[in-house]
Amino acid sequence: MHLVQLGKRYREETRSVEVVAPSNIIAGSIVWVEDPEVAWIDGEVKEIKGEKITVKCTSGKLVVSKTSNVYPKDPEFPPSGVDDMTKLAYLHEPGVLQNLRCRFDINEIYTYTGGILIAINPFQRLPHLYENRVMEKYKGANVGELSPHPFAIADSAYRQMLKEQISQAILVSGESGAGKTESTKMLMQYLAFMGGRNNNTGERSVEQKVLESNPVLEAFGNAKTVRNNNSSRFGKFVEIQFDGRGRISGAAIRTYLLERSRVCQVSDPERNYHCFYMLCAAPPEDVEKFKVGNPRTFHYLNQSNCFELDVLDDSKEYLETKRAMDIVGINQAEQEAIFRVVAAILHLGNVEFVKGKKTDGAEPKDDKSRLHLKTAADLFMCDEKSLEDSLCKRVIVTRGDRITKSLDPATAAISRDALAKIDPESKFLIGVLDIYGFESFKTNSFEQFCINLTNEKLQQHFNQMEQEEYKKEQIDWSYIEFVDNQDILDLVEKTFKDHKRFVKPKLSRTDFTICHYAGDVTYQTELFLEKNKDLVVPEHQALLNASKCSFVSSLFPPLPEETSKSSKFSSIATGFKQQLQSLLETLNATEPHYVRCIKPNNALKPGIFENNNILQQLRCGGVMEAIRISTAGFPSRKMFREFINRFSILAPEVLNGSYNDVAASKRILEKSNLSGYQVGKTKVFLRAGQMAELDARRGAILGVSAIVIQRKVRAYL
Ligand code: AOV
Ligand code: MG
Repeated sequence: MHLVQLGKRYREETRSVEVVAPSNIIAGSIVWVEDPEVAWIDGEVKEIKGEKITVKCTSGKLVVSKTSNVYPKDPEFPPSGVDDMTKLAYLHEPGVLQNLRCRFDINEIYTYTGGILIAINPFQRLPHLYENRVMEKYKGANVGELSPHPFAIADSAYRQMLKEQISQAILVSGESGAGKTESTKMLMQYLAFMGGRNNNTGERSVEQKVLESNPVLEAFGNAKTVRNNNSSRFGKFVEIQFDGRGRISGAAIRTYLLERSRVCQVSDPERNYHCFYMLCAAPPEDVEKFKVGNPRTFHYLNQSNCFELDVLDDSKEYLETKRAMDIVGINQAEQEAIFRVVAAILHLGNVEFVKGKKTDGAEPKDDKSRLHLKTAADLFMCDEKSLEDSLCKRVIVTRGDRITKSLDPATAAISRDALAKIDPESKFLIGVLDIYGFESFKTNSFEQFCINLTNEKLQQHFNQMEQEEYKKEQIDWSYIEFVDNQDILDLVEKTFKDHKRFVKPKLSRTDFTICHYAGDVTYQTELFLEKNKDLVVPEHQALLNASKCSFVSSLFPPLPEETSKSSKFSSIATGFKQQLQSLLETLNATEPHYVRCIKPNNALKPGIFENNNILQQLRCGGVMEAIRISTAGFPSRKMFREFINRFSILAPEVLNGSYNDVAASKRILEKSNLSGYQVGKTKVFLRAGQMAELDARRGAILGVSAIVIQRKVRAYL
């Protein structure tokens, strides 16, 4: 009975979310009121005068607020919160925040919002959450039966794939440092666990390779930034392929747009890619072999004062990375070649140039520079003179050009080689997408532009998928207001000027602002054109193609005839756009699942829950939007059969054979006196709280019958 009441209150509440303060607030009501510091503070209503409410806050403060900014606080809010936001009695921003907070305080970092998993970064290891026996538990359990968890999302994707015979995708989003990569690893761990086969052949299994691809990719594609000590500077889509029986048959990793500029430019207190520091911290024999040493001696590393990280032991990571490379299938010779390229980049960075004495060109500044050049040539296994020529003979020589190019193929090759062969038996796949989150810094350049465009696209995909589901089921969704961001995509992809989302700051000629769904971002365009060039200098390509090391040479295949004469220009943006397009095509062919990661504080420390910061992410990451869609729409959906199995007890006559599935479902709903639900073609769509209401009724009947049975049993004894 209690639950039924909650359900009713809740239903009324959802209609007024974010629009008007509910009319049931009176003097003495316990409410939430806006507060500049903690976002929302609770207190008691003292007085209501027209549009103004006076609230005595629990902090002791008296606040006068507009009625529309005051929300009722649930007096019966369970102390440990609810595991699904849609179970909240009052679904509004302060309620959502309170729920996340009290769960976070007891290390319950996962919470559902309908089908979406919200994950708050604990910034501390919680190993008990991810043990094998936990995976065992989630195997086959229904979502909602156990605590919210990435394993539950992975499990449901896996089951859905087998049952509906379609590919699935799990999209992990959130801002930098929110925990996307860590969540992705857990999803992969679970999928490997479910789809793994026992092999006693001693050969590495596909799932082992898939899991070990992570440390390899992170060594070459992650770096310490101000926002995250282990920030992914590339996006990845991991495809795990399964055969018809749900066993892993292959895997592939697609990577997106590595931040190349970092190789040559690092700002304090960030770091370059981990691999450079690892190599410098390698065992002595390797340090000697690769001619590296103290990272402080390399220009590409000493532009920043950050060399070591508390959380990462570079020498241990070096060995770990090599071990992972072994497992992934990168052989010793290839590993050596890769690290030779890494070392060569460091030495190249130390070559300084001066204007040549004899010619117009440049030449190495001094003997030290010459020595670094020679070392680089040795490591590349290419001719020293040719290397010098290729660097000095062109009129414009920037350090950046060629060097930025060289790491990229190396990482590309690693991810390419990390791909296990695609097995012809593969039927479906589960893809896990881990990209860079929405970024807005003091200065935002081309990288942020691409990153934010990606997020914009994915947000639109999310909106579209929700609408699709309603359309497919022929549900009336016209009253649900989606924030459609197609216009931003049009703005970026087609038009630019005279667009309402495009703002030109008055004081700057080179800046422009885009009003993204997640907030306004002002971009500085100075380096846009430069960064957008995907310049391959043919001389460099030819030089490295001639390397005596077959691995290095294979990284730089000969250029086709027509491009070898002049620098080949292609735009990074165009390539990236195509990649994104193809990603979206893949996603469109899959059933989506969502994990939204939240970063609770910018100190990257455990136990700190910053209200305003978190709210901002909930809004930007589309979580508030998702909650709104869920409640405006139908957060609970059940296939007819499942629905009838669960609730026929509420209308037992539906089992007498004269009802088909639709009629039976309708009958159950009618008898329950619910309103606002919809019956689709294959599923029942329930408004928020209605499932709880039905469950409560069912529970009541079952409870009664249990008592009746107990009495009967007792009577017998
Ligand atoms: P990101 O992928 O979302 O950022 P990460 O997954 O790298 O963020 O998480 C950042 C750091 O938070 C990790 O290195 C861990 O220290 C910690 N962390 C995250 N999730 C957990 C967890 N479930 N348990 C324990 N610690 C965690 V970026 O790649 O920067 O957008 O581009
Ligand atoms: Mg990451």
